[in-house]
Amino acid sequence: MSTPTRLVEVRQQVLKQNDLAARALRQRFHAAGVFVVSLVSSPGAGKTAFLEEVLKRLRARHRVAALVGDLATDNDARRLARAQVPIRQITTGTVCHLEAEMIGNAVAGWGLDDLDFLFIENVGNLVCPSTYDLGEDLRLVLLSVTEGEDKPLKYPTIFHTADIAVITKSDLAAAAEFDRTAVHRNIRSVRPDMQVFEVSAKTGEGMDPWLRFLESRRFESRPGRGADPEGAVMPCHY
Ligand SMILES: Nc1nc2c(ncn2[C@@H]2O[C@H](COP(=O)(O)OP(=O)(O)OP(=O)(O)O)[C@@H](O)[C@H]2O)c(=O)[nH]1
Ligand SMILES: [Mg+2]
Repeated sequence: MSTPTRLVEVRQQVLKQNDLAARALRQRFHAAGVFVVSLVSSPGAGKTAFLEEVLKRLRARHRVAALVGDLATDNDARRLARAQVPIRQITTGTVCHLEAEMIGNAVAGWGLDDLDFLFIENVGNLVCPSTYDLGEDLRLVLLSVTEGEDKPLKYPTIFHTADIAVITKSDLAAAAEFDRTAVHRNIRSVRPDMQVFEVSAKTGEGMDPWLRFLESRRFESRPGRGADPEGAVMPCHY
């Protein structure tokens, strides 16, 4: 009969350990002046396609790198490598989210001082990543026009812990009969003040306003370190 109590204790310990590791990471990132952005979504919502476009567009004026997590394969790392910036794959095996310690290990040997932006693509999943702090400055939750307008209502925790929502695959909105009003209403019902961007990695629609926002956020959080944007739960297993 003592099992549930014990499970809760272990869960709390795991999260506490992760929080400590994330705090240390965040301090390292801040000291190095690197602005860290993580991406969370359901499988196939378009994280890698969006990130590839972001990396290609940012690399002309910033020093950028990315980590990408998946249970298996280095497919996404190989796709992102087309952006010709440093990329590392984190293969998690059966673990359905990234943890702060994995990030610390993955950046070993990288000169963080030499980076302006570090992106982290989490394992495709709207549940497990919600409660694991990775030391990031900005957490994006991505939601594609093809997966249903009710996702914010079904997965409120990730919408609570993310900073920004990004609606992806806008080029498919008409074909998917995407109800923009409903999705904005659903996001607002969970997070009334959440900022929302809408993009297409395929056509490039919406990328410029998103990148202007991203650069201004980095500039605000790292004053004097970067270019002025005007000038420019328990570990869950499958
Ligand atoms: N039409 C269209 N297709 C897209 C867009 N973005 C991604 N896709 C397609 O959607 C599929 C999944 O995209 P990925 O970028 O692999 O999605 P992901 O979220 O990284 O997937 P996981 O890492 O497996 O969770 C691929 O076939 C992409 O080509 C887009 O903006 N428009
Ligand atoms: Mg991916």
